[in-house]
Amino acid sequence: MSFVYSPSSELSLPILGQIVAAFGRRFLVEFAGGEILSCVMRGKKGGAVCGDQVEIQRTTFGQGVIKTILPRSVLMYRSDAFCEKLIAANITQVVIVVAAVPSFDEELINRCLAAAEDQSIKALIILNKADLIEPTRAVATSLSLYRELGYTLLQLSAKMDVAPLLPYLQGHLSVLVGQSGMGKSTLINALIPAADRDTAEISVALDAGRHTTTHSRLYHLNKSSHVIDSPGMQEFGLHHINNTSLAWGFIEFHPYIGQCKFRDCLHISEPGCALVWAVQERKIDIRRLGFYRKLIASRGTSLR
Ligand SMILES: Nc1nc2c(ncn2[C@@H]2O[C@H](COP(=O)(O)OP(=O)(O)OP(=O)(O)O)[C@@H](O)[C@H]2O)c(=O)[nH]1
Ligand SMILES: [Mg+2]
Ligand SMILES: [Zn+2]
Repeated sequence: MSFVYSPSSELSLPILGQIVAAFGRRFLVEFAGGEILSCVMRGKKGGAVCGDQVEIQRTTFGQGVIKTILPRSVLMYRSDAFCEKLIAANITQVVIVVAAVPSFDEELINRCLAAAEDQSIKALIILNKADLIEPTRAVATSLSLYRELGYTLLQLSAKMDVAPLLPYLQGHLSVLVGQSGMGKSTLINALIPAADRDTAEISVALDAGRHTTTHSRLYHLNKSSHVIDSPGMQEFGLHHINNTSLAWGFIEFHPYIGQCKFRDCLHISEPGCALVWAVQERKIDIRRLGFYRKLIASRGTSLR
């Protein structure tokens, strides 16, 4: 039987670290010097997630217990009526990754943007796989709407050159989100070759009955820039954002909120709606009001 000696100070003093990977109730926690420790969370403290700052205590050599999750500046998560799925904590930027192939769902972009606006964090859209020239050209026109709204829309190829992305990641803790097969992990590998993330053709991944990436992981680009790769998602539930707040998730709606005839206008079919006026005046794209209304309709109008 082997015995590993741990000084008692190591056992009792809590150490501050950051969660760089989460596997259910097991986490990898990184400390200032770069050491990474496998840790567990005991009791019902609620979930921790990549990006969380935590206090841990060592148990035996190479193991730790998470004692405290420090207050978060931001928590990105998705939710439906039954459960919440944490995505990342303390991030400063959401990077939405889409590609022309396989086809993507524009509603998911709108939902991700609304979640980012709700947390008051920056959002950036990457149109990846730009080396597939023809299909990319077709969707780029449609996505130019988001550039007109003021979001950065970067067209690039993770397989050819990710340099155009670097200035946008500088100084941020970013999380890459999007549907499966859009190339999030391929981007991570191009940015940080040592990451060596698994990537796969969408058909291969779906034949295996799962997304290629199953767990989030935080990587360091440099001292002040960090990126989290996250598993692909099909849905981005916004159950946690109430109906009144949802319109604030659509950045160009802001000047018109509060201008409708009815104070509790949900901008569906109420008379005197300022958003309907703004669409008629071509100040708001009808697609965006359509996405907003679809979101409201998907949850019923009883919630306010
Ligand atoms: N042509 C081309 N293919 C790419 C590019 N980026 C990624 N791919 C391919 O797209 C497929 C999916 O890439 P992944 O990086 O695994 O996608 P993902 O978004 O991480 O997928 P999940 O982990 O399932 O969410 C792989 O076959 C990649 O080789 C690109 O810039 N150009
Ligand atoms: Mg992946
Ligand atoms: Zn209205």
